[in-house]
Amino acid sequence: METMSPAREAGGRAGLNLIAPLSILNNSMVKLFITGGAGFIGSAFIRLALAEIPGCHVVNFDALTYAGNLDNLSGIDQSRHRFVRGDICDREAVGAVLAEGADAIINFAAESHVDRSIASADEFLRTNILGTQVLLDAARAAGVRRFVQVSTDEVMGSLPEDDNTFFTEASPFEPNSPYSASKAAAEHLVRAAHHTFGLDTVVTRCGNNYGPRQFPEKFLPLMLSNAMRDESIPLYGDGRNVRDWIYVEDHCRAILMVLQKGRTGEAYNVGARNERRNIEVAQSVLTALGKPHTLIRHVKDRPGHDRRYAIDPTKIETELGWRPHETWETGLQKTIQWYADNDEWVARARSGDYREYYAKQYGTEAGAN
Ligand code: NAD
Ligand code: TDX
Repeated sequence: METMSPAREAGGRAGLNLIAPLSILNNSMVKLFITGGAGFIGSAFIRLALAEIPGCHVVNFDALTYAGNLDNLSGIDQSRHRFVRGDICDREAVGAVLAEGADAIINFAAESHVDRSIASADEFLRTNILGTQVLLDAARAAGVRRFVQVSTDEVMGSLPEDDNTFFTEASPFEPNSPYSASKAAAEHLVRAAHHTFGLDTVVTRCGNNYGPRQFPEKFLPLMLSNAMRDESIPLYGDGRNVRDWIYVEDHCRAILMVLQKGRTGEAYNVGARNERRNIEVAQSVLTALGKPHTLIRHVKDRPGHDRRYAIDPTKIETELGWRPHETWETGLQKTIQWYADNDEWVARARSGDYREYYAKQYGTEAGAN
């Protein structure tokens, strides 16, 4: 006799659909509730979903923190996109919008910058942990078919330098920063909602994204926007830390596939097999821009700085047939072109609070060398 997993039993008891009729998520009438859709990756995902699923409708629920920007959604088909300004920690607001119906929730909303989490963790715990729980509860109450949690490779900590180990889905959780600890906690809550209540959940764990519309606090757009203005590039420590880079649209394509075809309760690592040392990334950006490598300025290291991230994406490749479309060279070229063409966007992002953040973080004004 087949034994039932607790989730299956719980799902059965609650009358939930554990084997979700996922074909509905490929359907032209699908309605997606997307949180954090005014940010870097969420806005790229909305563009992709609207393009790939004709007739798909999106509710974009975003608090518009410093990282959220409605300009990131310019040019999309607004008749299939509804923006709602709201906080994912606000049960009432989330519940009211979900009561109008949604087939799936894709949770991008988060405080996402490691350095800010080191300066102060409060907002990370609130949004990333409590906010995720609010969404899970609301998903159950509203009968949402599938919950996608956009997580990160950082929950698995740091790998030894120069060795042949990779993060797999079986790697233990060893988060090292308040940011990654909050994302790990969120994943545990997603797992608990699946196991205890039979909610249909899937998780993606991706590495360092790059591409258009990334807020210039992150390493790659910070380098681009500084170097384009002949300002120095702050490189933490010895600059030999390794990150595994992926073009944002390739990450979004993976999320879409996991939404439509991922196995319930599973996590999928997403990576483009593109490990690079920070110093090499800085040098290739400067070379591509025709700027001198002397713009690199070694600064004090990030406390607890993870040494190496490297993702084994075999599971998503073999189970779902996902492959990145961009190489590092084509992705970087597209990114550089976008920042060159959108200087007004960059200038706006670098104004206001950013100047204060930059001065605190780097001990110098943005714009000063
Ligand atoms: P981002 O900082 O650019 O955008 C985050 C968005 O969430 C913003 O639009 C912000 O306004 C919104 N938000 C923040 N707090 C909110 C709240 N309480 N309620 C509603 N909205 C809120 O982040 P990103 O780089 O686009 O990352 C998106 C997701 O992907 C995050 O969950 C992040 O942990 C994950 N992730 C990012 C990367 C990366 O390299 N950037 C890699 C792997 C995973
Ligand atoms: O000024 C800098 N100088 C520098 O050397 C900054 C901002 C970063 N760095 C280094 C630190 C990292 O080794 O560059 C590397 C990349 O830094 P970030 O862009 O801050 O990214 P990281 O800390 O690796 O985390 C990112 O990837 C995983 C995202 O910000 C997370 O949201 C995601 O989950």
